[in-house]
Amino acid sequence: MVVPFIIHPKVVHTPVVDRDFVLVAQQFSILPNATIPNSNAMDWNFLTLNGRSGPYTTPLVCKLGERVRIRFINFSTLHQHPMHLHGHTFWITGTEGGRIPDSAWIPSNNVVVGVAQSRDVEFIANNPGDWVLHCHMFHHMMNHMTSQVGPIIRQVKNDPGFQVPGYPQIMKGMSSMKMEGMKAVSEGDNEYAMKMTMKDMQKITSRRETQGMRDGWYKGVKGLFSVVRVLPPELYDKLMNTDEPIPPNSSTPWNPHGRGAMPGMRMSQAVTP
Ligand SMILES: [Cu+2]
Repeated sequence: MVVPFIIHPKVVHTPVVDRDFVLVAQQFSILPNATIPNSNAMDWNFLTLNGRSGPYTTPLVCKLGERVRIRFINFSTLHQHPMHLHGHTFWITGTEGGRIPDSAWIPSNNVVVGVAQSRDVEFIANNPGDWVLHCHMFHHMMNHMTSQVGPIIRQVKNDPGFQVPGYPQIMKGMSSMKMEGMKAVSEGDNEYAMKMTMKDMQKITSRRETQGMRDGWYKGVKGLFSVVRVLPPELYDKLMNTDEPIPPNSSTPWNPHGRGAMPGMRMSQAVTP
């Protein structure tokens, strides 16, 4: 387990942020069927943010208009992480050495965080919607060289490629799963097959922070991914301060059910400090 040790300044930095997140990136070598990471390995196949891989990472929920800081800390042993935020432009405002003078802030939407470095970024959450935040190294957008942890994303039925016994080709889509009691079991019937239980599914979708996201959002959030959610105040309050159910597609601009975009939604935005 890793926790950040942050010393706050005696005099608060301005402009003051409304929300302050920390994301610690790590990487592990977890070989097929292993239950513990191989810490001697020089190659890595699992990436985590705050100890979890997407889609198990917890979305960062913000209210529209807030000034948000994210502190990225790279606790990986071997790799840099170019962290990329969709929908917003941020400024790089701090490093592991402290605050950067305002005049030297760099506008960006991607910041490289080297091993043992930290990078603070700040942005104004002025673009409503759910925006992925992820490392842009392609192999870090997935785990163990497959496009998804768990048998969710591949929807190709009867693809002979999946008949190769072993790992990870056996990971079939939900379309090739059958339900056995409370368990969804791959039809591959291979001892290495990934088994997804309803409990796993529930773990992904039942967290309060994920309520109202687009149907199937977890299919595109994997590896070193999280989601920044920028919600209009009413939706934010309903989500974070009540137990009311929030239907899928409540906070996304493009949804398959034609509920229409949230007001003010746009694809990209650059603003000045
Ligand atoms: Cu990375």
